[in-house]
Amino acid sequence: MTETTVRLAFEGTTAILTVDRPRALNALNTATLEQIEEALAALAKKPELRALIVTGAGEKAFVAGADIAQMLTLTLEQSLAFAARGHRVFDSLERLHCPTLAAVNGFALGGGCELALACDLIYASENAKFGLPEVSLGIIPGFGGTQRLSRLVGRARAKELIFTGDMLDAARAKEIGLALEVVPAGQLLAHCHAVIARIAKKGPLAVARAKRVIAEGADIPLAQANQLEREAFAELFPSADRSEGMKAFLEKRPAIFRGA
Ligand code: CO8
Repeated sequence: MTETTVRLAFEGTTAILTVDRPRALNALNTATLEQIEEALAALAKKPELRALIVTGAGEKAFVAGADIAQMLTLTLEQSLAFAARGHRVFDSLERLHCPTLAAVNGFALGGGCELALACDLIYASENAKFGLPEVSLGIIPGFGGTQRLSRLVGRARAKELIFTGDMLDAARAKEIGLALEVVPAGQLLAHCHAVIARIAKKGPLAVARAKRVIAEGADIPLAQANQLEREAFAELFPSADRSEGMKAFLEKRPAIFRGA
């Protein structure tokens, strides 16, 4: 029977996905990737979902990478299939309709760092460690790290991290723009929930549309990206939430958004 290594829990309209494979520091094997994929497919069918937190079980690791023991004997074809699966799962995480937060509670190495990079916002505990150490194993990042890290922190910094395989502590990860904030370990989830509470007061359709436009505009020419922004901006105007948000401002009261 397949071991359960991914837990999905809900707190109101927030989902919490925990990678829970402590004997391998939550490393991602095929079964774990499959379970993340299933969880994301279920979440994608919940339009009422306002946020997802991704984290690792225990105090030591977020996710210490792809499973090195499993990768040891992969052939060229199998390694391509494994990388393709990782890409598919992380792409679907990136495309989830609501904001996603990585609560990095320890080692986020290789595929673990790439998992965090597929989230919208990365928050780190003081003991978190980030890195793409794949070159130490004679490979390169294979779950999107070469591309997403470069886009987030710039190509030169990404090259330095990928060529050296260096590990960064949380403070340094914040300094280079990889982690947004560093908080004491015991407060990491509470910090994520507090950010989500701030977002939840806003219009959910607008937040989701902003997320989509930022993602879709990232890799196309500016003029085209701005066109996407104009269209998305206008599409929100017929919504009840847009009318409520503007009326509430003029009436000097908090808006009551219904996601419609
Ligand atoms: N895979 C499998 N097992 C792991 C992994 C991993 N990534 N990381 C840790 N473990 C296991 C260890 O083997 C050990 O098992 P055991 O107790 O049976 O010996 C257990 O977890 C505890 O680990 P350590 O004893 O090593 O703990 P330490 O505190 O001494 O060290 C470290 C912690 C620094 C995190 C260390 O475990 C480490 O360096 N881990 C590997 C990190 C790494 O290199 N990650 C990148 C992997 S490659 C990758 O992610 C590629 C992604 C794209 C793949 C595309 C495929 C085609």
